[in-house]
Amino acid sequence: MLTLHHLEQSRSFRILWALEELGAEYQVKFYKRLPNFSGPPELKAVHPLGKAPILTDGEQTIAESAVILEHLQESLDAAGQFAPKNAAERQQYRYWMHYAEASLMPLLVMQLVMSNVPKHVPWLIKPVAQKISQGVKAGFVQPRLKDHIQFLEDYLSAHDYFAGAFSFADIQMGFPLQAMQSRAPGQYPQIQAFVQRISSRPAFQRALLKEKMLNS
Ligand SMILES: N[C@@H](CCC(=O)N[C@@H](CS)C(=O)NCC(=O)O)C(=O)O
Repeated sequence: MLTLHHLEQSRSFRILWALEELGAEYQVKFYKRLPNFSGPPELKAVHPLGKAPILTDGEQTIAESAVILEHLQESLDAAGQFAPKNAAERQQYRYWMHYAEASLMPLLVMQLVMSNVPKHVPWLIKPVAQKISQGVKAGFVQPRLKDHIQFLEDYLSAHDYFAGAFSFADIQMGFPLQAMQSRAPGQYPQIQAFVQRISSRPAFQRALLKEKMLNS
């Protein structure tokens, strides 16, 4: 039996969505975040790092979104519906699977952390914290993010999906692109169109509904 260890408002939405695309049989164990937005300690009982998503498949415990997506694609998608179809697509598929977490997510996390720093310091040093936060964002995060945005806008202006037809690379990329879109609505037309394309998929909508039910 497949069990998804699913943390609310997290990357594990990717796996919920993939399981729905596959029409897989699975169960979900739902975890709430702590008030400081960390994952709860119970997740560490499943995997030592306690980061979601985690999938258990029989005796196997699998962490990292990309690894879980590849495991699901290889074990459940016999027709190769969600896999790349040729060598060139496979190269793209690999690239975007890694790029999402290795290159793009760290900048988005840093942007979020820096925006939150001033909210979590005593009022006396808030102005200093604000200056540091603005300095890091303006001097480090934004210029790098700008390059990524241009890169993604250019790629998506020529491709509807990241590796040929819709594949699990789009699920991997969907999470950061949704975050970018929601932080700056309407500012990146190609990213916005991609987010609209993926979120109109019936399996995406089923996953959303499932998440809502789990959260209620
Ligand atoms: N690269 C990992 C990142 C996992 C990760 O950082 N997950 C976040 C949720 S989006 C988490 O578990 N955060 C809880 C915490 O850091 O305490 C993946 O793609 O699975």
